[in-house]
Amino acid sequence: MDVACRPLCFCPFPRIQGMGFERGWGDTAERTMEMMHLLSDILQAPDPASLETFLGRVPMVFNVVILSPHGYFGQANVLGMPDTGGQIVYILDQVRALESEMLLRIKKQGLDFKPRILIVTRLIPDAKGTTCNQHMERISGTDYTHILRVPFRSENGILRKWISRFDVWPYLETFAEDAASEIVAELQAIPDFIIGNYSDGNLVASLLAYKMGVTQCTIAHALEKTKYPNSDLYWKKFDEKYHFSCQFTADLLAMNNADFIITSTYQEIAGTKNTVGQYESHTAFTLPGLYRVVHGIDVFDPKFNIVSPGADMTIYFPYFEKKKRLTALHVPIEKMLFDPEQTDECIGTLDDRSKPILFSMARLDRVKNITGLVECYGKNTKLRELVNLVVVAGFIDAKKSKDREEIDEIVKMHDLMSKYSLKGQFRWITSQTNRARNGELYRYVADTRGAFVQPAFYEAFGLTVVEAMTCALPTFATVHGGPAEIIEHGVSGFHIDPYHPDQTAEQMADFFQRCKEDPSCWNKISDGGLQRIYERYTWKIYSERLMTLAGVYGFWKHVSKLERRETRRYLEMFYILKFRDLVSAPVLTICMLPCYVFNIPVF
Ligand code: UDP
Ligand code: LCN
Repeated sequence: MDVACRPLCFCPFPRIQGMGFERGWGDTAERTMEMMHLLSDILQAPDPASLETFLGRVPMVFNVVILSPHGYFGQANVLGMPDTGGQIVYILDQVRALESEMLLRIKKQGLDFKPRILIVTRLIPDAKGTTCNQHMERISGTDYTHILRVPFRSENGILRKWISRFDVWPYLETFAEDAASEIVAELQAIPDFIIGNYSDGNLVASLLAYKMGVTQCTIAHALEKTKYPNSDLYWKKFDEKYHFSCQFTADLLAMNNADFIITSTYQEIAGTKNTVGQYESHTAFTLPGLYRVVHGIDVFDPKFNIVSPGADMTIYFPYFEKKKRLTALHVPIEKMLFDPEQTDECIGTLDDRSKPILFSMARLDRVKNITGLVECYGKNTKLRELVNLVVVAGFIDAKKSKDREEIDEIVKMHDLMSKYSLKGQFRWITSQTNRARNGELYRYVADTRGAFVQPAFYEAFGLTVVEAMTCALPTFATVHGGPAEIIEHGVSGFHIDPYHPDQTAEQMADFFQRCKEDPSCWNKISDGGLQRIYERYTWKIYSERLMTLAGVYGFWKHVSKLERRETRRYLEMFYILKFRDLVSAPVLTICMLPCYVFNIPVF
């Protein structure tokens, strides 16, 4: 163990240094003894549990770099902008929890070292009123965590405008090189641990980790392959718009280069009885004319770990914690919900304020199926009698949107409102970026004895589901994807199938009818949801686990360096021969590139 390069201010037992042990064994005699006993146990009879505990406590991680290049990465006014959703929320909450956990561990190790966390993203000169044109930005609520922004550049100079996450591929290698120098300059050292997010961040994390020899973790958030049915077989059809040939190749490279992978649910790795997991779908597949994957990933590889995120509990807390409630926000919330004036911000009206509110909030992407929810509500007379429907989603005025899918959904929403004459029972509010107010909105809905509904055709995880449940708001959520695992049907919420909208509407109507007759039904689900959150979905549990894994896999990387050499060479070859060509070639020439078989060497 070599932490000699780290400064020390407090070491209660300098004598152990004379025995050859470096600093970092504990801040008290008791903890130091405990560590010594653990070491002795491991040397005499190693077992996985004590090794994990020991490696989790050894001081190994002081500087963390988190990659998330695409979208608008900022702390305010960004949610709802293109490509800017749960991933941003996830990372902002993650770093706060991670910094606290790092500080706690460093203290317990008896060291006095300040950790650093850098979120590395793209600098966008035309920042559209966000802070995305600032080079550095401190994360609020932290002392040692910053956003470091590096521009995308090519031979034509710096790219000034936002570009879609599907178009970032040609910029990433140069971005990784530029980011590497900036990171080292900022930290005055190489990082100890690199975390990638989504396909682009994971590719850059792979390049940096490879170059610097640092432990790498990848987080997919959502692998696109399963989101778009048959996107592998018909890749040519999709490539001009989505560049899946680049993205799937980047995903293969990153998932194989990573020392470990974090997923939010089990089904993300290996699927369910009836559905293929996101990672599982990369085991074997063909991009006809381009390459055939015969062994892309082993879903039983011990590098996979389920570490689920939570919701920021200072923002999302139960409706019954009266003293903490932000009652001053009730006036703007009520205006948003009930003001009869029709504006670009809110349309539709709610005539009967005494009815419970059925609430949904999501980006207005097709896959989120908000229009499907509105239609199933519109069709079900019983549900319409029992509850009001409120959705927070996208823009109301199609002219304001630049996103093709969103524009189609906006037009559809307006059509549905008139087709089902929803006046008096439905309110549509544009996307809301104020998280504190959103937290209070979930609770306000809970006050009406309402419910949250997440009707997506597919949801990789679903932070809104966790947010609603943390506010003790009963939740109905899609059975396709993460929510199937977050919720235990009938205990901590309900599963709904967006492909069976009539059944879904019946299910919700039935719940509200039962709650009307027996209010304890509502309380039971509300309590069940909260209980589930406390057991599994908190940032505290997350950060403890992540720090332990960083220690365990850091050690493993060190001891398995030689065995991994073949894999690294294979990935290097695939990157140079395949990925670089894909990134630089237009679609037509891609089809003429030599066909390969991707077959990752196993040990
Ligand atoms: N969100 C928001 N305002 C909106 C829509 C969404 O603040 O108008 C937030 C929401 O509270 C959640 C995140 O954006 O924290 C969406 O994450 P989720 O995992 O549900 O979906 P994603 O957008 O990542 O697909
Ligand atoms: C991306 C998604 O699509 C969501 O399902 C996740 O909750 C979010 O990222 C955070 O991981």
